[in-house]
Amino acid sequence: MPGAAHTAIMGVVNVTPDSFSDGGRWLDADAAVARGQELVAQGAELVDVGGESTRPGSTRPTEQEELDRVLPVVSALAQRGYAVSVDTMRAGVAEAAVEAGAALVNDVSGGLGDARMGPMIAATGARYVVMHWRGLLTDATATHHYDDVVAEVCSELSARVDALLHQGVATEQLVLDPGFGFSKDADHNWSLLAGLDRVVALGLPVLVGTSRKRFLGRLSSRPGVAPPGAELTPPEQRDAATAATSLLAAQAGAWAVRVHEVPPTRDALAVWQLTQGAGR
Ligand code: PMM
Repeated sequence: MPGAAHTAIMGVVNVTPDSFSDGGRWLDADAAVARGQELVAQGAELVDVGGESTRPGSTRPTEQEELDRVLPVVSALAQRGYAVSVDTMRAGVAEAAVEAGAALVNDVSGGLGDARMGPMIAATGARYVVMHWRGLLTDATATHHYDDVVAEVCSELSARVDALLHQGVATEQLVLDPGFGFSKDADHNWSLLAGLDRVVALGLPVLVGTSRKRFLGRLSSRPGVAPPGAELTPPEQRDAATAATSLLAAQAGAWAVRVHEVPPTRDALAVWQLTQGAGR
């Protein structure tokens, strides 16, 4: 069927006590593996397993704690033949996960969190998500100024790509992620979504993670209806908004969208795919 370019769904399993949307739910390895299987059954093509929350104020697990959380889940899911990614900023965790069968390393620090990450990615040949985040360059909670958020995210991601290529990573290994919610306020996130085609135009596959993020917790297209102080809707009530943002990301050419709940986004993407093939 002729249609829109395919956008994959990456389902999230956070094996953490404190992630903002699903913290504590999949801390037990068996529960996490079962959740990964469920995400795939629902339509996820990739399962992203993370053992460290980036929620502001959360304490970092030790490397051993992080390994203990993610490795059993990564290896069990990889053994079942699933495409697994590991969400980590640590080269040691990433390397062990790749040895256990992970196909992709998802690094929210874009390689800035661990100097050994680039060389390790080059040596293993694993695919690598380079996400935009200024948090490790400055204070993670600092507010950030952008004159043109899309242009600055593009140029900062390009600088990371150049550094990684210099370390021996191949272009084919790389995936870009503009890092929704990371060093960005709600207005930045909306501008980034509106200008996502410019990130896609950099020519590498783009992963987009808007799922349940804070900027989706205070929605109104009518000025004055939801003023800045309005109460946020809880994360588990943000899946419709997530499906909408993920659909827009797909339409802008995203390679994959990262979500906590697969069905709403799967259905939104299917609606678009079906209209592409209809009426011709
Ligand atoms: N967001 C979170 C964690 N990991 N990885 C990528 N590539 N992109 C993201 O936007 C992203 C990420 C934070 O959300 P979570 O803690 O609820 O999973």
